[in-house]
Amino acid sequence: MFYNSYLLVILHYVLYVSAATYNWNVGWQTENPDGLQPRPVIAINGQWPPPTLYANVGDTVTIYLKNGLGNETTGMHFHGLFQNGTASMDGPTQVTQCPIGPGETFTYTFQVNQPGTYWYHSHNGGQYPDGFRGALIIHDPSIPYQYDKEEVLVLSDWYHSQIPDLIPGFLSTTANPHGAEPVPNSALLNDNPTTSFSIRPGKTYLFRIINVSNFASFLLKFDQHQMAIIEVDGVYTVKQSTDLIYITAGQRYSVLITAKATAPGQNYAFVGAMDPDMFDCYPCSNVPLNATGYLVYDSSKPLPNSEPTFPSYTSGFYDDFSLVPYDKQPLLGPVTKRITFNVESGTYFNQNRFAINGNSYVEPKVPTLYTVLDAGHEATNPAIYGQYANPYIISHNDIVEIVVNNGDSGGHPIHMHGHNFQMVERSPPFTTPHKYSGTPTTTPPATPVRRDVMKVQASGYLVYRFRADNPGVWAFHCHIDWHLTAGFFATIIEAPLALQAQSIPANHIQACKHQHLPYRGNAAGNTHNYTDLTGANNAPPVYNTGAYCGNCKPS
Ligand SMILES: *[C@@H]1O[C@H](CO)[C@@H](O)[C@H](O)[C@H]1NC(C)=O
Ligand SMILES: *[C@@H]1O[C@H](CO)[C@@H](O)[C@H](O)[C@H]1NC(C)=O
Ligand SMILES: *[C@@H]1O[C@H](CO)[C@@H](O)[C@H](O)[C@H]1NC(C)=O
Ligand SMILES: *[C@@H]1O[C@H](CO)[C@@H](O)[C@H](O)[C@H]1NC(C)=O
Ligand SMILES: *[C@@H]1O[C@H](CO)[C@@H](O)[C@H](O)[C@H]1NC(C)=O
Ligand SMILES: [Cu+2]
Repeated sequence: MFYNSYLLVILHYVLYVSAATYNWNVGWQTENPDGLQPRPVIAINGQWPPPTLYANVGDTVTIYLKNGLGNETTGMHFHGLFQNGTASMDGPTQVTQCPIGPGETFTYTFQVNQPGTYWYHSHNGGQYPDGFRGALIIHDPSIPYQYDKEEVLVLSDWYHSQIPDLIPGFLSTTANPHGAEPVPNSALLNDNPTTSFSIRPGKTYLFRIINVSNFASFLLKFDQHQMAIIEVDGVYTVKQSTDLIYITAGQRYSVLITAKATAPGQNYAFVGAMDPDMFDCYPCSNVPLNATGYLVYDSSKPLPNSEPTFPSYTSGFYDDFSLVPYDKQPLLGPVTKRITFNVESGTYFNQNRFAINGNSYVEPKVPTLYTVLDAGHEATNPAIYGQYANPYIISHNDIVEIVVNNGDSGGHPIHMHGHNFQMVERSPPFTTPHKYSGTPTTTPPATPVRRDVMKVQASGYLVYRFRADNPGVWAFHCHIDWHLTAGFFATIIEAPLALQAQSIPANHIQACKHQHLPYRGNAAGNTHNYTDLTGANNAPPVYNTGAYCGNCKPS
């Protein structure tokens, strides 16, 4: 009797726990995840691979993040979470907070109401590929699909050099080859060269697949096992069966994999293959592009010695544009605000950079969110945020349509914070830049797929919509960290006057104060005259080195 009620109390606690609290200290330690070269990585509480952050829908998550790096600032973003009502917890530095200085402890606290597959990562400079990134899973007691067991599969590219050492070479206009992104040294599965999942006949497995790459897109295929896609980027979908998926940096897929009904007497391989399309060393014969993992039915049997193959990097995978959200949310409209982002690559500030509508992003002196909260009625004037913050203001409950015209010959995983968005149109890749005409070439889907990262094809365009029902300052950027660092970034200032009902926690202000960083006023820190931007940052940091180009082959 006593035993039973005790169990019930425990069960109740497990199912309805309402707070998830973490004390995380980030610090350097040496790891060798691909077995090819040890290097310093950013670990959490001495643990690397970093822990998966689990929560339940409805929980309040609190993270006391201590910067134990000693020699670098940091910051943390929760990719895919809307931070509805908690805009100050979003994490990108100089957008919603100051960088966290060495020795500082910074508190993130917010409620999670979105089920599904997310991830966390540093959003400070180009820091996350040095190891500060991991899975964030939000469990949903009413998930509309049945499964027996959940597995997490984190795909990642991996570099032997640290990002701060590679950035100058990428930005340099004199490096050879010029404009070549450093090519990763290997592909990792759950931060190892290979990984195995133990499989039992007749069971159904939910694989939560997350691409935490800096650069590489992955194709994923399981030998003789179909995947049924049920979620993308936190949005449940109508089940779609496929044997090949394509995942860009930042994207997530949940797939159901049903094991063979009876013991097959063998094991099966799967492959996570990096798409070398944008690798300037292509064919990259020195880069292990493919990581092979295993579905293990019988550990006494050998692992297969070949991996599943696929015929092409450009076709044969499931086109995410065709997915249908489970809730069948209809296409939003009519559009009340359209923003067009014309993206170019070229030489800006004497560096190899990207620009949006002619401006290559430069961090403002004051985090843009702090300027909004300080500016009173002037918050609706984009000029106060500084030209180089690429500020775009949208009004509360606007139906916003964003057009991304990609004037660059590479494809880009486009990401926006604070929302997921409905895909209205996506062009194929072109060899010369094609801009959106303003009217769709095909009828947009009646119930478009929603995601928070969508690839815009080389020289092509992307059109998406969302409702401006989440006041905040939301970063818009390419999720290739090289490109973000090179200025492929804009600031969406959503419902600034409504946003002024929110406030900044004292602990966040401390982080600015302790480093003597301005936290009030316009982009230049001017509190007397908001339209006076004298002293604002008008250029990015200067790098004087830059012959080094990572793993790419000089031409
Ligand atoms: C910070 O320290 C780590 C570990 O010693 C080192 O690998 C890294 O290069 C340093 N970073 C900078 C920016 O100096
Ligand atoms: C992850 O995304 C990057 C960038 O789009 C891509 O190049 C890489 O192949 C992806 N990796 C996987 C395993 O999907
Ligand atoms: C990786 O897999 C693809 C697709 O099967 C194949 O074409 C390619 O040759 C493989 N690459 C390497 C380096 O093994
Ligand atoms: C944010 O919360 C408001 C109020 O509950 C709601 O109307 C709105 O749809 C939410 N927005 C998002 C993006 O979740
Ligand atoms: C504020 O600064 C702007 C730009 O420098 C200037 O044109 C304007 O006169 C100033 N306003 C006041 C009240 O000083
Ligand atoms: Cu990009």
